Amino acid sequence: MDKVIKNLWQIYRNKVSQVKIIEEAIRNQGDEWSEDHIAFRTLPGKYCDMSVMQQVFELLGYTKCDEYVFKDKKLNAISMNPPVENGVHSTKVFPKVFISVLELSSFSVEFQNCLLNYVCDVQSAPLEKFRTDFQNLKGNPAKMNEFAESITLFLSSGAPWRKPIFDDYEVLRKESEYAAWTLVYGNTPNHFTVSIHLMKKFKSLKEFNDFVQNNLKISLNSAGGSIIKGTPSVKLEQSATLAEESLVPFQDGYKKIPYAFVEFAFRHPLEGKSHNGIWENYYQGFVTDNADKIFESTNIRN
Ligand code: OOG
Ligand code: NI
Repeated sequence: MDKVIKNLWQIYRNKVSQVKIIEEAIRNQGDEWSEDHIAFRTLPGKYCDMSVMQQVFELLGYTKCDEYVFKDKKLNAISMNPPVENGVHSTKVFPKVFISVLELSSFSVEFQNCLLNYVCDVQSAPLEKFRTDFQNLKGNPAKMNEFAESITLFLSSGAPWRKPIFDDYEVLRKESEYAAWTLVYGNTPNHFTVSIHLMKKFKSLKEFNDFVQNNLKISLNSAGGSIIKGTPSVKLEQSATLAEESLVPFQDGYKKIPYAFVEFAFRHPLEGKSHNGIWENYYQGFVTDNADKIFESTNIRN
């Protein structure tokens, strides 16, 4: 598990230059980059949807926690909690996972046909192989690295369907920025989230956001009219950078498309608990209204 998250982190860090800048700045302030969660997006299809991703994380010891519905964006999502050791999460704990999927039925016929034309390419998922490999590990722990590599490969494999035509990307984007992003990037984390409430230097999310904008000159997502999504009363405040672009090969040439971003989360302690860094003391769920705006970090900007 540790190895899979570390591998994914390295891939993300190498591809998204703002990650290194933020990580280094946090370290220079005497704090540590501590991950709250990572997020994946999926398109509907028996062999590629949210349930496939969920089963991969279940194999790694994660358990499904909550379900979320995004009516306007036509998305469903789940959160998964990391494995616990000896019944409790330590302060240093694996990130939670947020996985979403597009709800196809309420989109236009043109949109649905366009999308189905790609996802139909996926005729199998490697779940059986992963399960067998996992069983075999019990007799051969030396194979652990190999197993972690193949899970990493899957979780960073990108789109499991053929390269899109740019016009198709635009057909999807007219109705859903999420669908267009996922058509292009497929299986790969779209963000890692840093826990700001565990930092010594920054006492509020506002303080951290100001630092990122003023000192690092990195722009933040202002969807919904505010940089900070959420309030102390919902126990979770979040902000996010605007996704960095990546050069994407379409069937008809290369285009720059927003790829991945960094999110910042400030979790508040639960009723009657103190702010002492212990995982169980904080609200560990997600907030639909906040998440709704975080999704927009990868929107095309005009
Ligand atoms: C997920 C957006 C939601 C959160 O922390 O609420 C989210 C995504 O952009 O795929 O990450
Ligand atoms: Ni997030």
